[in-house]
Amino acid sequence: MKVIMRDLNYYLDGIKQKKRRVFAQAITLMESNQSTDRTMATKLLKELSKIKTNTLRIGVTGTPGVGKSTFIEAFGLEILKRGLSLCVLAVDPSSKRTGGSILGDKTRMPRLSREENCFIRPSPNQNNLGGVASATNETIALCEAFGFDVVLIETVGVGQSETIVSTMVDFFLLLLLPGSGDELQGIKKGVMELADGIFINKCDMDVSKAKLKQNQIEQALHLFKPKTDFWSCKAMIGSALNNQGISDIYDLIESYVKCSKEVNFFEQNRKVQNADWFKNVLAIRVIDELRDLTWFSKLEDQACLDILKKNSLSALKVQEVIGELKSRLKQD
Ligand SMILES: Nc1nc2c(ncn2[C@@H]2O[C@H](COP(=O)(O)OP(=O)(O)OP(=O)(O)O)[C@@H](O)[C@H]2O)c(=O)[nH]1
Ligand SMILES: [Mg+2]
Repeated sequence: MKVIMRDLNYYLDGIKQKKRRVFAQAITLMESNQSTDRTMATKLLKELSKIKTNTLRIGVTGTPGVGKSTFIEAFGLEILKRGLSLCVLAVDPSSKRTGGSILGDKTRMPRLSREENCFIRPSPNQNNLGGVASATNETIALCEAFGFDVVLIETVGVGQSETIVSTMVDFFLLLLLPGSGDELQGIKKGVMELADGIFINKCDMDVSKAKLKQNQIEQALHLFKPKTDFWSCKAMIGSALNNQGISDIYDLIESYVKCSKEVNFFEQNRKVQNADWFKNVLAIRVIDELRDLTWFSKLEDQACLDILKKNSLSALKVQEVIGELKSRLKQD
C-alpha cells in the first residue's frame, strides 16, 4: 500500500490535536510494509509512548456467526452512553475470506459507525497473522496516544489469532451460543482458558437453553485453573440483538479492572503481555519471513509432498528442514 510521505510532526501534531483524519493516516502508516514507512512508524511510536493516557483494552472473540459484530454495535453504544470514547479494531488474518468485511462490519454496526466518539477500523489488509498482529498492537498504541477511553479488539478466532489478541488486552471476552452441552466439547479448551468473561449470546431464541448452557459452562470453568488468583471467569447470558445483558458485561469488566488494580495486577500484566506479545509475534514473523524465501518455501512444500505421497515421518522432515536452515545460517 502506497503511503504518501509526511513528516513526523505532521502525525504527532495531528494526533495531539485529535484530528481523526491524521489518526486514520497514522494507522495506515502502521500497516504499511514499506521500509521508509516502517522507519517513520517506529519514530512515531517512540514519540507517542511518551504520552500517558488511560485506555482500557478489551478483546472480543467467538466463532463466525456467534454475533460479534452485533454485540460490538450494542456494547459500543453502551460504552458511548457512559460518556466514553471508543475505537474498534479487527484482527482477522483471514480477511481475504470475507473480502467485504470492511463494508460488512460497518453495515453490521450502522449506529456505531455514525457516532462521533467512535472510530471503527477493519482488519489490516495482510494475509499473515504476524503482520496483522504487529499492526494491531501498534494501532493500540496510537489509540492510547489519541486518548480513546476504550479500545475493542475483535477477532474471529482463527488459529492463533485469539491467543495473540489475548496478549494485547486487559479483559478478554468470549462469545458463545446457547446449545446442547455436546457443543462444549467443540469449544477449544484453550480459548476458555484465555477468557476473563463469557457472554452467551442469542438467548432471545431460547432462554432456558441459554441458562442451561450457562450452568454447563460454569461447571466446566471449575475444572480449569483460573488465570489469576483474584478473578475467576464468569459466564453471563444475553442478546446482542435485543440489547439484553450488555450493560451487565460492562459492569463486569469494570469490576474486573477494579479488582485487578487493587492487587497491582493491571500494570504488571501489561508488562508481561508486552514480553509475551514480543515472543509470539516474533515467532510468527520469523516463519512468515522464511516462507517469503524461495528456497525455504520450496523445501517446506517438498517436505509436505513427501509426507503426503511417501508417508514420510513428519518429525524426520522437520529435522531435515531445520538442518538445512541451520547450515544456511552458518554460511551467512
Ligand atoms: N436472535 C439473535 N440473533 C443474533 C444475535 N446477535 C447476532 N445475531 C444474528 O446472528 C447473525 C450473525 O451475527 P454477526 O454479528 O454478523 O456475527 P459475527 O460473529 O460478527 O460473524 P462473523 O463476522 O462472520 O465472524 C446475524 O444475522 C445477526 O443478526 C442475538 O442476540 N439474537
Ligand atoms: Mg463480524
